[in-house]
Amino acid sequence: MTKTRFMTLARHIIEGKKKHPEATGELSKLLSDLSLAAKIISLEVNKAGLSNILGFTGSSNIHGEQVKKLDMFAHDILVKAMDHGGHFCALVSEEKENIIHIPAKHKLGKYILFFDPLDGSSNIEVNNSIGTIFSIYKRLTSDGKPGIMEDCLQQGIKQIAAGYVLYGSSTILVYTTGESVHGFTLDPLFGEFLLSHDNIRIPKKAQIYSINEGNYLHWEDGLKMYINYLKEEDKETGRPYSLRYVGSMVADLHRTLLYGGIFMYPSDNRYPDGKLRLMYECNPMAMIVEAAGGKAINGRKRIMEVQPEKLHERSPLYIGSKYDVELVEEFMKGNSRK
Ligand code: AHM
Ligand code: MG
Repeated sequence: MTKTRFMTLARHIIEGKKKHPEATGELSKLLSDLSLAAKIISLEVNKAGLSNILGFTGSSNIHGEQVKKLDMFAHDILVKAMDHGGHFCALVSEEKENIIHIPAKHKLGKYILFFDPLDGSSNIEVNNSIGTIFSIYKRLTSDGKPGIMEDCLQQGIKQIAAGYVLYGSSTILVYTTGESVHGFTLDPLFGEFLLSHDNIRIPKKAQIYSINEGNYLHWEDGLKMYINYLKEEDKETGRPYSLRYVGSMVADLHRTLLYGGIFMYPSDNRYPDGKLRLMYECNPMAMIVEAAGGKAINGRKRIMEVQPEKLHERSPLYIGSKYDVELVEEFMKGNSRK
């Protein structure tokens, strides 16, 4: 039995604090609150396939109560778990257009939380993996008042922590505070997240690309040339690459983090800003991948240096192994390899 099996998420966070005695421990507490929400969402996601058998059909359940869509359920759980700990002055969710303010009866804190409660939710019906993504910033305005737009619209480089929870064949929580990336697998019997992936490093290069290639016709020429290049035969550079695309970003990114390669959601001539959201999809994933030694750009610049202008702003995303992201960047600049 390996030593790491006994490292729970809570203990890992406490050990991390020992290395940084200047830390207040607040981040540790809020990550613990987040992991509780993740456990509840994980249970509900696992029950999703039973909803018809148990009579949870349409919009009401056997008790005649309104059944919430799973993504709204995940949103509510996250708000409930995070709004009363005294850590946050504002929450922002994919499910709500405006900033979610902390109820007046609760203490205000110095952090801002962005989250996508259940990304890839169109995959629920077919039992594919889905995930929760989160990103944490420190407020810019002074303490004691509700967080405002200025606190929320910060560049990704200002994130102090980010992570995701993947509800797959097992549930795994991956997080970083910027120095290193760690993964914890949920033991369903004990209800504990146990360290399973210590200090994850993304391979420098790999032969996997991940993109919705059905949109090929709408891409810019540099990207078309890059994808064509990946499909050519060349032993020295490991081509052709394999294509893997789940269509659920957390699943595609988790594979990319562990196996390497590149995940892309580009802009095209119909959607100039792509599809993914900067603040709770691109930035947190960029922080994780960079902390693991990879790279994340919007096609022209580093994702985490983009100055956001809106809470739900979209951004193209090219993310993964350093070599592979730098190569697509070259092609997009018009420098193809022949
Ligand atoms: P969602 O937030 O509505 O779930 O959309 C985001 C998802 C990502 O998980 C995934 O990478 C992308 O949409 C897939 O989009 P497409 O079906 O256009 O390939
Ligand atoms: Mg999403």
